[in-house]
Amino acid sequence: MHTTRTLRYVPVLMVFLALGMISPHATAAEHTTNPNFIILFVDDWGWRDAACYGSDLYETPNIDKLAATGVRFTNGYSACTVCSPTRNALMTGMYPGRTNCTDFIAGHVRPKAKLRVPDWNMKLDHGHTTIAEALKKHGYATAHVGKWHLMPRGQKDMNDYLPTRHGFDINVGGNEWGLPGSYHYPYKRKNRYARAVTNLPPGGKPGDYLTDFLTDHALKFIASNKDKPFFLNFCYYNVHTPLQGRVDLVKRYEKKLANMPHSDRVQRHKLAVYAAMVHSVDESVGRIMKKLDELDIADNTVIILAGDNGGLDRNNRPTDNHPLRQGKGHVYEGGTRVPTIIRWPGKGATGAVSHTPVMTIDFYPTMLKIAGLTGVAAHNKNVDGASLIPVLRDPSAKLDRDLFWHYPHYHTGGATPHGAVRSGDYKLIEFYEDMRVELYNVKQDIGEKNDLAPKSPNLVQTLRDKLHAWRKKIDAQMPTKNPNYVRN
Ligand SMILES: [Ca+2]
Repeated sequence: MHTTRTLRYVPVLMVFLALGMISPHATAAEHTTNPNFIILFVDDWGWRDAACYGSDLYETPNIDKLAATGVRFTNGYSACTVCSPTRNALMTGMYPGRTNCTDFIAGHVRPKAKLRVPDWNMKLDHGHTTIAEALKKHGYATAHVGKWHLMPRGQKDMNDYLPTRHGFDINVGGNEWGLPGSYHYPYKRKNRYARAVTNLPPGGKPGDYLTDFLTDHALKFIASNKDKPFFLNFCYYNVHTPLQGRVDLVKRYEKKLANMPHSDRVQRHKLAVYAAMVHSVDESVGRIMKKLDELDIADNTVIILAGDNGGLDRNNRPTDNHPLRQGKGHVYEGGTRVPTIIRWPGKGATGAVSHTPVMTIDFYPTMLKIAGLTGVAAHNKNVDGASLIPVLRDPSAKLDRDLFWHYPHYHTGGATPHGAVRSGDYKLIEFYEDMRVELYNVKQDIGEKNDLAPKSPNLVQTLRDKLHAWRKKIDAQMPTKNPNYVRN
């Protein structure tokens, strides 16, 4: 495919070169020809849940190595505080408020709450051109491995929304569920179908761990497509509940914790089983990087590693997002700030740290731009993300835009319907039950302890206007007054 396409354009290119209309170096500097793409998407991965992000327990030598050879973002954000909307944003490059996939599928109902949640979209629509479809159109081999969680549950047509109906040639383990029945073979709860990891290839034996099995198949896909451009979308079930680690790794961390010196120092991360789950992701990342080296394709493979929402942090369990406030399901930084690392070999910066805010929606346009591909214009006009190429080249580069969130739902963790905007160093949160706001300078006050709203009426107004204008622009659905509201 690569050879055919290149040859087809050679005569045209030569005419332009002869006429002096383009420099032979101009296009080469802009993009890499047919690079492979690997997205490594970790479920519920807290902002501090890697050694290079400051964990005081979890060991992540391979993720740290990826960061040392790429750009590590300190202000990387998920498009939502929960799973499905962020995954939809990953596939479309659009805000969840635009696709109306605004809660985890299938969400939950609060019939007596103050606000009535709008009807929302419990799937990834076929009207969009997913990043897999866009790349496939240009000859890429595509695979989805792991959690999908972008399809309706229990409906007759649910299989019409599998990864294989959204641009992926193969699907390994993707289905309607947001978590596995078990991480241990055979990956389901005893005597129950619920949450079984369906769509897995045959194989496996007692003692096998899900992440290792998925990685085996990711490596197979990479190896069998080493001679043509490929896109691997590897969405780990880790480190989402149920809390189950590989036995040897759990023991390893139990021992490590037992041997830690007792001191006045606060131990933030202290759950061996969770540490083991993070460690399994790291091992998988290591195996993938090793395979790319072995096949001699690492230099032509872009890797994007990120989380889908903040770490689950309920009274510091199973992880602790300190110094961020709260965790998964909440609008505060603990719910949306996630590890984000991008390695663009030979073009992007290496071993660099960027403080520029970036979001899940940016990966779609970044990948297209890196590959020098146009994608589908009808879809692209509604893509909300920005190409991160300027930041990958110069990690201090700023992007001239604001970032937004919209969650017209209640969450089991206690969050009420809300929206938010990050503009420069500031973040304004609007709570839809009474439209009150909070304002934080998240650069100076990363823990969001000091609400600046009461003393900053002008800035509040400016940011509120921006948030409202954005909601209008994307036609975000707002919750309405609930006639069945019962005050607690
Ligand atoms: Ca998640």
